[in-house]
Order: sequence, then C-alpha cells, then structure tokens
Amino acid sequence: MPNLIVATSNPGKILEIQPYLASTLPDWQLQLKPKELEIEETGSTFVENACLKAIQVAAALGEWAIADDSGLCIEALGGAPSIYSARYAETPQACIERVLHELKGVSNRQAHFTCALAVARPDGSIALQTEGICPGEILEAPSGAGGFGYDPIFYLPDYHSSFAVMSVALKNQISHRGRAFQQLLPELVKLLGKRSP
Ligand code: ITT
Repeated sequence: MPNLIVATSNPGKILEIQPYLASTLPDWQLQLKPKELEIEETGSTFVENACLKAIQVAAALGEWAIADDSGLCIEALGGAPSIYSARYAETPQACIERVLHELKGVSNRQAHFTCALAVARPDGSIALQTEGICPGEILEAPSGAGGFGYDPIFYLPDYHSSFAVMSVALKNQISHRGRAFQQLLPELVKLLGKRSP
C-alpha cells in the first residue's frame, strides 16, 4: 500500500482528519509525521503554513503528505489569534483564558475558524490546497468537554451549542476542517484514488 503522511502532531486534528482520509482513500496507508520532524511555521497565512508543513514533510520522507493549518479569528481582537492560535498561551486552557480575559465586557463576540489544507507530492511540490471557514461566536465561559483547542468557547448559534458539546461526526459536517475537506476530497480522489506506489 502507498503511504500518505498526515503532517500534524495535534491529536485533536488527527481524530477529525482520519475518518475523511480512511473512507476516501482505503487503499492508502495513513501514517503520522514522525515527532522529531518539526516544521517551523514561518508563513504569514494559513495556506502558506499548511503548504510549508506539507512540503517539508513530503520532501523529508519522500512520501505524499497532507497538512492542516488552522486557527481562530476574533473580530473584536482584529482577527487575532489567527495563525498564532496554537501559540497564544502556554496551554490550550491558558489560550482560552487569555481570549476570555481579552473579551471581558466586549459585546461583539463574532469569530470564525479557518482551516487550510495542503497536499504535497513526494518531491515536495504542492498538488492541492484549499481553505474552509466556519463562523460562530465566542462564549462568556467554556461549555463542554469534547473536542480540542478553543472548542469549549466556540458557539454555533444554529446548533445552540459549542463545538465541545458536539460529536466528532457533527463537528466534521459543519466545521472549518469539514468544509475544507468537502472541497478537497473530490480532487484528492482524482489525484490519488487509483494511484499505485
Ligand atoms: P500541527 O502544526 O502539528 O498540525 P498545531 O496545533 O500547532 O498542530 P496549527 O499551527 O494549525 O496546528 O494551530 C492550530 C490551533 O488552532 C490549534 O492548536 C487550536 O488551538 C486551534 N484550532 C484549530 N482548529 C481547531 C478546532 O477545530 N477546534 C478548536 N481549536 C482549533
């Protein structure tokens, strides 16, 4: 079986990405990026960082690779934390606390998540890239224990709940990552569906 390297170290992302790839590319072996292969995210956009991760992992291993760069953009904070979402504080819990502190007394709670996906060939060139967005609101306090990252404070008015209350399956249907995958998968099947190693 040919290998597709999932170029992430984030367990929350892996849990969400795996079902898409496993059902779409059953003839491919999904492998995680080796932990010691660290990529510096020096891009200035989600797409640039997703491409950087996919390119460097593919080129280092000589295999196909897929990468996700994502984050939360909050209107009242001028779009922050954006591409710095993972680095906004020391831990995911501290990231949430920082956002809630910065939004204390702020009535505009509009925000969106963005997810950029990039697929690189074994020679390190980009084959596919796409982006998905999911609008929502920032809660006053965390709600729910599921998901990862900022999920407990990201509220979906249409579903009357935060991402952290939803099943992975429902989150995947409506999330930024889900939307990015819905665009990517038909192209990915055309590209890799019938390919042998
Ligand atoms: P990799 O680079 O190894 O994939 P990372 O966590 O560093 O892992 P990013 O640089 O793309 O990845 O940062 C994404 C951050 O954005 C993530 O750590 C969360 O804080 C946040 N985030 C992205 N998608 C999210 C989601 O679906 N739910 C909650 N938080 C999310």
